[in-house]
Amino acid sequence: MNSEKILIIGACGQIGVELTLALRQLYSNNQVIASDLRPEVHPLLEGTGSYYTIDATDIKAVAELVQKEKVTQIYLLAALLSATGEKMPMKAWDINMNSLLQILELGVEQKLSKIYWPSSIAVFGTTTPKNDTPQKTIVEPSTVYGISKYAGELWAQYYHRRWGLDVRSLRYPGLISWKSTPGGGTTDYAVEIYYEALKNKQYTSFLSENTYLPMMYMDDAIRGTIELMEAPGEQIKSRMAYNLSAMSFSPKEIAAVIQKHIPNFKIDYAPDFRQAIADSWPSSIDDTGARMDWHWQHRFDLDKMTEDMLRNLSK
Ligand code: VAH
Repeated sequence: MNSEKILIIGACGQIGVELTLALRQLYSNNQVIASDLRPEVHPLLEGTGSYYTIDATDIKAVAELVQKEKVTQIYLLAALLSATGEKMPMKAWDINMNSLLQILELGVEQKLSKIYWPSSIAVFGTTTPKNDTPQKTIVEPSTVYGISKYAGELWAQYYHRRWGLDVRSLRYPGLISWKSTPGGGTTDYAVEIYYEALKNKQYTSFLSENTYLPMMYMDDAIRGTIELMEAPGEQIKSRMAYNLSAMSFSPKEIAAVIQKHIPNFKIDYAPDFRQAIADSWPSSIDDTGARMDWHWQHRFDLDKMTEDMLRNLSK
């Protein structure tokens, strides 16, 4: 525990902020280095530990930092998400893939003890069974983001098989959080809706009312990530990313739960290009593997998440 030095790349992102804070709780502040492309530090990270401005695709800079700080683990969170990726396919491929490939190589060279890299339910496509999507099934992603995530899973498995590199990964559902906002995702409506409900008591959803998607509260996602990374290596049976699940809901359902707290909240629907992305994804996920191998268990359902989101955003 006390010899580990963790570098988080993409620490100012939706997952990065909360993962940095959680890891600084678990380890000590000076064992967890935050970094992001942006020079400004996210307000929540201010003063909680060291911070570097770094480009995840600049492997020379990453290698220098790893050597300088004697890094033993890397959490690589930098990525362009599904909606943004469709607007700039080549940039998304470059950022999502080249950062990972270079860091996998660096992991072997520098004998890193562990690497974490997030995957997504976006690896699944229209040919995948839509309900209770299994860990092993037809995987034909239709977005650049999904293609990059599945390719990354295959590369991570390759580096583990070929060089024993301990790379671990999760197929996150849509993540809902209040400490930091998402950017460029198709599931972002489920975060925006809380802000708009409090501010304007009205929200126009860019997904249609019955678009069911797998979703998870960030508290669960962060705890699951750390439980995966802290599990003994022999418990990790899948070196592709693990399916991870908590709940599924539609815009209509989340609006109804918000109305229990804000009775005059109104929702209407104006589906945009993100509807086709959402329609290509599963409605629900089977995460039996994670529950069997390293005892994953979600804690937040839609009601409990909504109560926590509205309470924290109202402060
Ligand atoms: C996105 N939030 O919308 C991400 C996530 C399953 C969705 O990968 O692109």
